[in-house]
Amino acid sequence: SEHATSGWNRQSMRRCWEFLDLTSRSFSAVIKELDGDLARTICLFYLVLRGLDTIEDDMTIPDDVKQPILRSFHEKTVTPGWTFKENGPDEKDRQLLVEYDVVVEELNRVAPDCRDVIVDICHKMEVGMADYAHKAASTGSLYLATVAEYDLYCHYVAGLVGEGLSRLFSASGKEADWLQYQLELSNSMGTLLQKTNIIRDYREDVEEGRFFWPREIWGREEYGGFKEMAEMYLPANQERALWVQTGMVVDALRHAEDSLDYLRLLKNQTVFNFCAIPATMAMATLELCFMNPDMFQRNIKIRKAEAARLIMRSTNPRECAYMFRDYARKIHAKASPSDPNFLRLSVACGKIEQWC
Ligand code: PS7
Ligand code: MN
Ligand code: MN
Ligand code: MN
Ligand code: MN
Ligand code: MN
Repeated sequence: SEHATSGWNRQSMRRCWEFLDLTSRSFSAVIKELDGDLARTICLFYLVLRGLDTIEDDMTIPDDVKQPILRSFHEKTVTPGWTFKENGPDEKDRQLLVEYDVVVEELNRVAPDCRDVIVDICHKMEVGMADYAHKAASTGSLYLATVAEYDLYCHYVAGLVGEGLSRLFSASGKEADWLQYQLELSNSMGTLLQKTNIIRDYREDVEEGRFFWPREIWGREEYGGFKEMAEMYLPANQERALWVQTGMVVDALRHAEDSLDYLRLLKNQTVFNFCAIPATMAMATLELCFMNPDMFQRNIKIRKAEAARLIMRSTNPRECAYMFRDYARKIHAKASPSDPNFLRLSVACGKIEQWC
């Protein structure tokens, strides 16, 4: 029966669904709604990348240990019985690696063409993560000097997710075969989500010694020439920190039109919802962060009611474009004419307006 082949009743797959709930705040619900086999395939894709990211994020693992684990993860992820118990304290994500053999078991049951996509994307991502982690370890901190380096990092950890998802959508037959070749657009979609996450997680990441904001943006002379990313949370620097933040938001908004273009290509309603909800959430999060000094002090999140409204509205490309436009207008309305990026921000918001 469909139920048996989707593995809802199998112990190992049931554990995988539990891990999806444990490790994903935002993706769990939309993944479960996906049509047919896509739900299980993308659940496993998520868990593979969550496992890989848990190793990347674990700052208690020394570089010489981390390098070979990252670089062999695409092999471990299909090696029956493989688990990783020597990782640090992040409890729920840690447990996924402790019991990783259930993911391996289920991944080996996935149709070979889909499994190959997952393993291929995992391989490309682990190489990028390992290169950046090594650079960070050997320079003392993860320092992205240029916007180009920042874009490349986002390509590795999120743009590739977009590519893999498109390939899985095409392979499922639920989306056009040519969707998998829209790499520019799928990369933009992933990058918009990743950059939003990197902006919002400023404080948490800085405290863990991870510096994703590119120095080319935060070090600009027009914001008073910060020497360290940690200087931005000092109350005395609040105004200048908000100018830097505008620079980061303007940079993230570059990917908004491509993301709307990507959404317009989708046909399947469950695939559409899966892609659209995180995208509108990202725009809502950018608006929440923008000109909000709290972002430099603590983790801020959009309100439950706003998230609920946004989920209900993310059903077609036109509504999504209107939501993007409304968030762009709110951002523009909060901008200060004395902000060094005021003009660039106005242009970025205007472009989103034009898309509609
Ligand atoms: C396979 C659904 C839809 C074309 C684990 C979805 C961390 C922002 O700060 O947990 O580490 O806690 O909030 C997701 C493109 C990737 C990009 C990336 C895999 C959209 C490992 C999501 C998610 C492509 C690297 C959320 C990129 O992290 O972060 C699947 C189309 C994982 C997507 C990471 C981040 C995801 C992220 P934190 P989060
Ligand atoms: Mn998160
Ligand atoms: Mn990471
Ligand atoms: Mn992470
Ligand atoms: Mn995290
Ligand atoms: Mn983050």
